[in-house]
Amino acid sequence: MRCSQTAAAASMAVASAQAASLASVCTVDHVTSSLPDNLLGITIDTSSVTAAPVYNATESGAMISFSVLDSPVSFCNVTFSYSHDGKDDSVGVKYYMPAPAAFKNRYLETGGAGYAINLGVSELSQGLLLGAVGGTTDAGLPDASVDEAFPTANGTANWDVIYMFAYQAHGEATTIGKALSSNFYGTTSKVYTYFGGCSDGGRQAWSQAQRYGDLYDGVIAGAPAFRMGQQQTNHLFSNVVEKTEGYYPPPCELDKIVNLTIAFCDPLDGKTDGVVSRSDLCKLHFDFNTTIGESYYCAATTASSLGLGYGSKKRSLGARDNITTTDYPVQNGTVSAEGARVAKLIVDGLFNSKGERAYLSYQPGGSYADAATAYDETTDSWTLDIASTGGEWIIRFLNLLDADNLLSLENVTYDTLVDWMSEGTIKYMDSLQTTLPDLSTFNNNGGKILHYHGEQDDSVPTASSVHYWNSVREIMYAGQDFNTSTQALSDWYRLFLVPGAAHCAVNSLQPNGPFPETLLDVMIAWVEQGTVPQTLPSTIQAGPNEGDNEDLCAWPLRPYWTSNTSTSPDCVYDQTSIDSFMYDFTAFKYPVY
Ligand SMILES: *[C@@H]1O[C@H](CO)[C@@H](O)[C@H](O)[C@H]1NC(C)=O
Ligand SMILES: *[C@@H]1O[C@H](CO)[C@@H](O)[C@H](O)[C@H]1NC(C)=O
Ligand SMILES: *[C@@H]1O[C@H](CO)[C@@H](O)[C@H](O)[C@H]1NC(C)=O
Ligand SMILES: *[C@@H]1O[C@H](CO)[C@@H](O)[C@H](O)[C@H]1NC(C)=O
Ligand SMILES: *[C@@H]1O[C@H](CO)[C@@H](O)[C@H](O)[C@H]1NC(C)=O
Ligand SMILES: *[C@@H]1O[C@H](CO)[C@@H](O)[C@H](O)[C@H]1NC(C)=O
Ligand SMILES: *[C@@H]1O[C@H](CO)[C@@H](O)[C@H](O)[C@H]1NC(C)=O
Ligand SMILES: *[C@@H]1O[C@H](CO)[C@@H](O)[C@H](O)[C@H]1NC(C)=O
Ligand SMILES: *[C@@H]1O[C@H](CO)[C@@H](O)[C@H](O)[C@H]1NC(C)=O
Ligand SMILES: *[C@@H]1O[C@H](CO)[C@@H](O)[C@H](O)[C@H]1NC(C)=O
Ligand SMILES: [Ca+2]
Repeated sequence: MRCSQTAAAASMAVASAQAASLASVCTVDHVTSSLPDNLLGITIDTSSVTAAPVYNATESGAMISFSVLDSPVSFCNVTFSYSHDGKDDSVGVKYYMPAPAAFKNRYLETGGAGYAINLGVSELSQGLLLGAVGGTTDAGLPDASVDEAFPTANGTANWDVIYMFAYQAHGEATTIGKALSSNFYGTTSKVYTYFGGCSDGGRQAWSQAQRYGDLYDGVIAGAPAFRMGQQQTNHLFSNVVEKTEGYYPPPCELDKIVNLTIAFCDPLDGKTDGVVSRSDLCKLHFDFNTTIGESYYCAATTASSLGLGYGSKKRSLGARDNITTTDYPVQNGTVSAEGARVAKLIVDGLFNSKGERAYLSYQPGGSYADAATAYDETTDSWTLDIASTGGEWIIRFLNLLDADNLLSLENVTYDTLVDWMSEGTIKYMDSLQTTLPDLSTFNNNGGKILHYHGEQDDSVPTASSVHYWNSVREIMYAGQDFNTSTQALSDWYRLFLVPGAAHCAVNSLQPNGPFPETLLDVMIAWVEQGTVPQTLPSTIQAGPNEGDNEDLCAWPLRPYWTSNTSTSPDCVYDQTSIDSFMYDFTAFKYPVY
């Protein structure tokens, strides 16, 4: 890590000087007497309160503030539970509270990923070095996961669980945690309130801006898995392409196509560094047919070694975190016309049988995680492997069966996917869809949003974020032209695409790419000092420029290097590139924000 030894030593000295005061306030009595007791519909179980000081803890995971990986942290570890009046439920919340002298009137709520409402405890530390209390919730769910609790029984939906997961649990944890912070530290000054999360945590972030606009000052939303009706069903699109084409590519063939795509598209951004910083130019100029006939070879291996975006410094949030390790045989061949066609169709996205567009897809250069096939030893051939991220959505959340994946895609066509998208959208329109584009309350309260998304995300398509940004722009600034409304929106909501990055992580196939490591610092400076992030600082992860800062361009400006000696690109306006990220979903008659 690049944090200097002296800075780390200094921060340890500060932590040790404050140890006594941390111990003196970190008691069950002080926490219990600091609990809010006036929350309508919520009763805190005071007998459940635990509080104990933790010193010099080291963290191995980071999402929005990587400096926490460099310095040990000390905090008061607080947990308790509450119930909703009139219900027999119990919701657990956790707060990491810095020593009084380290508290800077900040509160940070953090989200989960996949179907989990939190990421375990490490995210709670993200704001400690910046003087923020960290908070999160289990939403009353076993293992903090909505798919562990829904449906109640086959065929019976328990909607409370969905609403808690969708937005309510974080809203409550923040409401409680903010009041607790004021009382615990005895402050009447404003407690600046933040939310940070990526993947479903990014969706959870947006749920808070949409639903609790007066609660938060700053929301950091990474690669949000919102528009769930479309997003989760879309995980099955690659499989349906394979099934429709009758071709199940060996993983090595698709990996080779990805590598050839990266090699062709890397220089289009003006800098040959192994990083596709302009996936839009890649989309406009790469011809998949050029891969036909190129030879590929992969040694016998296990499925878990597929080129997913596993970051070295972070936990992975990849689409197939928990892929079963299966032995693969040696794969030695040449890219086929069928393989090139499958790859191209996946990148083109979903259309119904009338040719109307239903959804968008991954940018070229990203991995084809959803398209992974299985090897059938009995037939010595590659076969369908249903992406469980999509299959679970259909069987559990649409069909209301307690199961983890569809057993078959028999009779499933592109039109079936479109129907499933509609069914999911309508069923979860006011909960998981999370695309309400009217952010007036948040905006009127002065809230700021940092929205980021890896440009080579293989789990949540990058263009999904662009589509929502555009919906907010059109709804909030109806009737204004593109540039005027973009300018107005950028005063409080900025979207940054991260060159080459995978899903909430650096990309192992484009290791020299940048990743934002100071999102929380940037957000605090915007909210509390009014420092508008015209660009987003990010750190180059490997290669000759490792450790250097690269300033990321704010959408709709796009990066382009005119000099191979500059680390940061120029940020250019390119209408054709912007247009390549914009879609109308004419397959649906209702608006898809
Ligand atoms: C925390 O670390 C500092 C610096 O190494 C040390 O002085 C202090 O004793 C440690 N505190 C505890 C409680 O271990
Ligand atoms: C925080 O407290 C909870 C409840 O006592 C405990 O389970 C957890 O291990 C503690 N965390 C740390 C880091 O000490
Ligand atoms: C793709 O490139 C990576 C290096 O970035 C390499 O490890 C891998 O073997 C390549 N895959 C194929 C199929 O050639
Ligand atoms: C790619 O090749 C297929 C035939 O294999 C052809 O139908 C298609 O038009 C080609 N695409 C381009 C962009 O040349
Ligand atoms: C995920 O992998 C871990 C480690 O192998 C295992 O303990 C866990 O049961 C797996 N979870 C699922 C849902 O397969
Ligand atoms: C791959 O197959 C080709 C053609 O059969 C053969 O010439 C080559 O040696 C094989 N490569 C490896 C590494 O097995
Ligand atoms: C619920 O449905 C799933 C999927 O069909 C099945 O595996 C499971 O056994 C059913 N559970 C009960 C209790 O019937
Ligand atoms: C698929 O369609 C055929 C013909 O309509 C029907 O007989 C079969 O039961 C269907 N299979 C499933 C799993 O729905
Ligand atoms: C919008 O602004 C960009 C510069 O940011 C400029 O290049 C473009 O011409 C403007 N478009 C219109 C329609 O004024
Ligand atoms: C930068 O570009 C110049 C001129 O094209 C070339 O000679 C030089 O090798 C390049 N430097 C690097 C580091 O790529
Ligand atoms: Ca490049």
